Amino acid sequence: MEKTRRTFLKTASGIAAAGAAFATPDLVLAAADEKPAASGSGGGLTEHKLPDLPYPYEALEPTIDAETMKLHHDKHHAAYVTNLIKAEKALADARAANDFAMVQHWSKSAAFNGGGHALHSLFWTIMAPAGKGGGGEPTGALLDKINADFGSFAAFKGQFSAAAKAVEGSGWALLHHRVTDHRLIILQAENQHKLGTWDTVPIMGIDVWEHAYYLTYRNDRAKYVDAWWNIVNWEQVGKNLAAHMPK
Ligand code: MN3
Repeated sequence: MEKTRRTFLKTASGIAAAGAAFATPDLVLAAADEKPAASGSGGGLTEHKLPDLPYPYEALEPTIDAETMKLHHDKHHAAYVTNLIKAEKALADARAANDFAMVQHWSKSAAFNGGGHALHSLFWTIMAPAGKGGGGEPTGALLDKINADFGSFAAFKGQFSAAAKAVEGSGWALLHHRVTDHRLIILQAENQHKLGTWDTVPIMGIDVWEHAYYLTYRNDRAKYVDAWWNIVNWEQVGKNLAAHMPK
């Protein structure tokens, strides 16, 4: 799957891909220890795994409470992993049986749950305890890129916050690196997977599903979004950007 996506991105890059500077990115979305299973063991399917949180459940308090983190990681994210595995297995079984009556159902499930697994795997890592890796402002190459593509950090923050607050229903605000021209762009995502442009890779994002904030903030999503900046791990976001920029 990853190879297919890389191939697509390289092809979609057109002129950019023809330039010597273009380098295919190393995807940093999914848990680092996920590897395709060896052929013959489980049909060659990837053994998706729930990654550990990089900090204790209570580490992000008071911005995000420990109970929310425990439920969000142990129940919600875990369910996306379980259901992604289930969907990919069902598609493999359908291929083997040449029975594609349910391909629409399982394809949609693979997109929804695969999106959920990828975005949550990213989400945990781009947060850190306030004042201990979280909060403040970006520096270095990341700040330079934000200034170049959005005008200023304040302008970027304003657009990103507005995007997060305005997501219709459940979804995300995401900062993407666009592979075709190496610009940073902000997109909303509905659910876990809709409204993408497909030539981009998210390097930062905020989950604005109610399960991400309701225990502390109730229905006040805007208050959650405004508080969330205190726990953004800019060092990791900078690393994610660096991983995708031309070497
Ligand atoms: Mn979530």
